[in-house]
Amino acid sequence: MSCVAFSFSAFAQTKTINSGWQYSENKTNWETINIPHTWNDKDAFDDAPGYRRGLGYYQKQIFVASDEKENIHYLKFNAVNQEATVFVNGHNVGNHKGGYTAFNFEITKYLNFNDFNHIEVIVDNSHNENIPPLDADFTFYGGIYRDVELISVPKQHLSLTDFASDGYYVNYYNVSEEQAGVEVKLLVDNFDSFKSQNHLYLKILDAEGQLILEEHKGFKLNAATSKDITITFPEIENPKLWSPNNPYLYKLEISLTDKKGNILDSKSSNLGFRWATVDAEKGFFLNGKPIKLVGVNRHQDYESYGNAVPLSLQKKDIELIKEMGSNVIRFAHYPHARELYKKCDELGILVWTEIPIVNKVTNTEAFVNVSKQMQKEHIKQYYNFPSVVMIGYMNEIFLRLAFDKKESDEEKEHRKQFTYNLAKQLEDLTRREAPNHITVMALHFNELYNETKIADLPMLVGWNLYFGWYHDTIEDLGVFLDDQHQRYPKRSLLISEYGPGADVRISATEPSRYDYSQDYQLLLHSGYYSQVMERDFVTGMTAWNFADFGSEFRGETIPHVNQKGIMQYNRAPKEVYYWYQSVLKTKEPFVHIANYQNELNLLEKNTHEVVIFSNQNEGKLYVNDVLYKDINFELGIAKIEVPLKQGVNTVKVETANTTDETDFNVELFQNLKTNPKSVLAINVGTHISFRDDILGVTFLKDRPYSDNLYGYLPNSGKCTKKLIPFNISNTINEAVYQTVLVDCNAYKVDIPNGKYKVTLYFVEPQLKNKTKVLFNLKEANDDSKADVMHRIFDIKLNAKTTSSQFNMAKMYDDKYGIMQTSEVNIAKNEGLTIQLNPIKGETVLSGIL
Ligand code: GCB
Repeated sequence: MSCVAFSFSAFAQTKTINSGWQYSENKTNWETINIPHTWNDKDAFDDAPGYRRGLGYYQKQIFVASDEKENIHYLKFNAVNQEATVFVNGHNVGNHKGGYTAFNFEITKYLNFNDFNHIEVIVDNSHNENIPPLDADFTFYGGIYRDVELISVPKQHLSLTDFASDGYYVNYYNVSEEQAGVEVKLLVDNFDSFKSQNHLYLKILDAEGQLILEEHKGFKLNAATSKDITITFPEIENPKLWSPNNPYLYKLEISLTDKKGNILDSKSSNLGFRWATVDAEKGFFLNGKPIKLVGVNRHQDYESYGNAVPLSLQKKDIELIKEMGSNVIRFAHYPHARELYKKCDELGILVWTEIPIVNKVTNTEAFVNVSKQMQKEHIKQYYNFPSVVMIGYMNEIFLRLAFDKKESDEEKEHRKQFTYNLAKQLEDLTRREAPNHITVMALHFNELYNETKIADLPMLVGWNLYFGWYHDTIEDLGVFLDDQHQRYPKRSLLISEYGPGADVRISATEPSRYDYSQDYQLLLHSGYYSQVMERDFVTGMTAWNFADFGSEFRGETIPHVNQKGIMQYNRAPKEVYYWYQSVLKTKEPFVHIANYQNELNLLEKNTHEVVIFSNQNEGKLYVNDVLYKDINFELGIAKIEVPLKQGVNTVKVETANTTDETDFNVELFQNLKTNPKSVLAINVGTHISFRDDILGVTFLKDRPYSDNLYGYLPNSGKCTKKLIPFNISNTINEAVYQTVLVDCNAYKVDIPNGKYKVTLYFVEPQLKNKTKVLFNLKEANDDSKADVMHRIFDIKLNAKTTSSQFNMAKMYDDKYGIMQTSEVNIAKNEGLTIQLNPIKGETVLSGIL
């Protein structure tokens, strides 16, 4: 091999130009901002419905030195949501559609050297029927939210014009435990007006930096042309394979030189030797061995940043996902920052990546073209990451078709056919552009995918399944899986989404569907896990979602947020995160006491079910320093009913070489007369308890009245519990307001004599403008359940009327959280009785403080 002394005279250079942009929404008032930036980080979370979807203007001056004259210059945008038009010194240099892939424009001829240059970007995130996603359960934050770069390269360089890729593609051949071949296809551009002579030097290094192989090729390039050059390395003997357990990476280094050996351009990339296959009977195989995929989906946004999230925080997500024990990530529903895929290479996480064609397509050629362009950019920009094994292009593409009632049968047939044809084109494109990858598509629970045969297109189908949440029970999952497998025995499948909403402020002693308790979240995740583990044919499961994320139209217990995260929106873990660790991380002994609420309120009894997670089989449980019980873990969980006393209790678990300890601060609610509380809060109309951190009090679960405690009088009306799934203005305690006791006219609280401030919480359940809660599909389409009239009632505390003719629809804004506070003197040991006397319609009550 020849030895070449390299020198760097005119060398390719990339400068990030993120700082000090001017931003305006009207071209009049400008503010200075840095990239990443979005204009929807606040308005997508405020009380007003909707968020600004429209134009945003960005501008910046950049100085380009005179010695840059000989170079070629590109402006690269790593992602702008969702359409960008770029101007340099007033010249329109190009337009790009699609908010999640990178693009660049060559700007050399528009630049002034030794001078300032004015860059302007017009960004548009309005609804555009020709740009996917058209509609989805996440917020489409507008802005320049990934890095902007100025790339300056000598006249000969690795091409930047192949869909903004790096200009080279790594392919593997004959990969096995014995050998592994690497072949690199490079695209080289010559911008000179004469023939050039160049050399490519490629090296493969091992993880320790030792040179393993080296190749060189000299070639000529005609004036103003591009060339494909393929360099094939001989096979490496006994390669170290890449896998989640041992993510061994080699490195590829590429240098392009001129004929004198001056380096013009250089690139490097991870190499990982692995091969992935699916088998409809036996599941997923990596490097010839079965591996059950268990991991998460991820959205890219983050509390208070929108989608403009610093990369350092985003990379932490990947670490947290690895720490959880995941071996797979589905980057949903669009390509995420490339740096994260690199992190997956390094940490050992298999990747499913996809473009955002979600819920429906538009039947136009323009939509098809943008979709194809997007998939090409996606594949070419993400091609070289060894972690990427699955590539997708559609999510629940018949969702709207299944639920929208507006279209005629004929229109529906046409849409099905059009969608199928687009899927087929994208499937073919993906197989062609990304051979050696597994093509995937995610479906929702509906026969349409089977009927249309769209589910037969990809190599692996992902089912997004919400048994036990939107419909049916947790156990129905297995029935569905077996049925699909029996009907389509040749199809490989994965559960690409599952999970209930959960709020760390909510807990339930009898958890149930749709209660947002962490207790139910654990039941569902563990229930799915055991059903998947029992079935070899299921390749695996990716939970929805790694973290809570912004979805502006949602109205759950946290407004504008989809709460199905295993982490909270700020990445503080929910308890189920630890459960995953207990089943997925087997190397080090692990134990964790679930702390659903460390302010514990025990009603009627003085015991509490403590939940403990561990990857061990057994352990010892101590309560207040005394050994209470030897315990066993099943599926990583032990649930033990433990006696606790009023005040602070210490619970400790020991297993193998590890322990965990937690303090529970206990309030016993056994007799309110003899053991009164300074504050008592009741979450009327629900079995869940809700912690209000601002008031510092827990709203206790509702119950029928019994002596010495509190509750509704069951004979005072129908007393039905109702959930009203919308955002309540004027509060952050949606979980108190949304759960309502309807048509119950008397409530009793056995508090001792004294003077009290009593606050009642109300909301009018009938919406003035009924907005559809799209993802709660069953309920959204069931208009028959909507109240047909408003209500008027009188309110009495003991015998005293505190409100006459109470009429929320008349007196308050829509969905307004109402608090009514009055003073009451309780004497003669009569306790407090709240009476709601209906004048018109049914009475409602949400909470009592
Ligand atoms: C789905 C969608 C996802 C939603 C999720 C949910 O099936 O693919 O985008 O966020 O359900 O939470 O309803």
